[in-house]
Amino acid sequence: MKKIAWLLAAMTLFALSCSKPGQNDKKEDKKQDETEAPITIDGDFTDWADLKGAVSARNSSESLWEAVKELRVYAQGDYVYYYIRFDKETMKEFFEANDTFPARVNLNTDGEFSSGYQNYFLQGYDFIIEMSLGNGAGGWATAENGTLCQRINDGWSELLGENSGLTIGKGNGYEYELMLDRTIFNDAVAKSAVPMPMGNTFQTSMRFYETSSSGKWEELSNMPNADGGYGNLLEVTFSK
Ligand SMILES: [Ca+2]
Ligand SMILES: [Ca+2]
Repeated sequence: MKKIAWLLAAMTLFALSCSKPGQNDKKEDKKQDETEAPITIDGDFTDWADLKGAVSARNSSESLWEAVKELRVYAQGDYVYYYIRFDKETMKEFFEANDTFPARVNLNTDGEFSSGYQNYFLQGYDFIIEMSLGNGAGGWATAENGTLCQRINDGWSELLGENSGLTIGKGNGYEYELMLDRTIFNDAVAKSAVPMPMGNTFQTSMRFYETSSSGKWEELSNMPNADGGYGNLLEVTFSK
């Protein structure tokens, strides 16, 4: 054992002495970046399997919907991450139909539930981010077309248009991961007539749709849900 330890120590010294100036700094930076970003939006979901502290909801056994099996949410640093696991058969049909497959992320940021939009979940929420998860050509979209609207005076006011950098996503098979940039969100919200920035705790949910041949949106699922109806918003707190 001692011999191995010495050998390892010698190899480390050798590696350090061979490094060019600045090379170690770069390695350190990379390591730090990996620590700071627990999830990479790359269509590989093994990072979710290793993640601790995400809040999640599974499709209720008596749910009105079948298309989404599971939703997980995790927030850290400047980002909120969503993981969605769909029903395999449903996704196959969507891609065969070249569906654009719209979705909405709902957010409540002021800790208060009796105002905002009251429909579809058991609590009211202040914001929706609307995006397409399907690219309309049989594949996943990147969700870069996410728009941000706030419920003000019983109407939806648009705070951000498409391609603002607010959302980015990647799908693979029947799974999807999505990232929301809190800095971009809060910068837009600061300019709102009723600013409600996202602090360390917020509530969220998602709605999913299919597009009919006439282009009409039809409800596909709501997560979280409860037996026979809508569920409570998920409460998420940013990890340090
Ligand atoms: Ca990933
Ligand atoms: Ca609210």
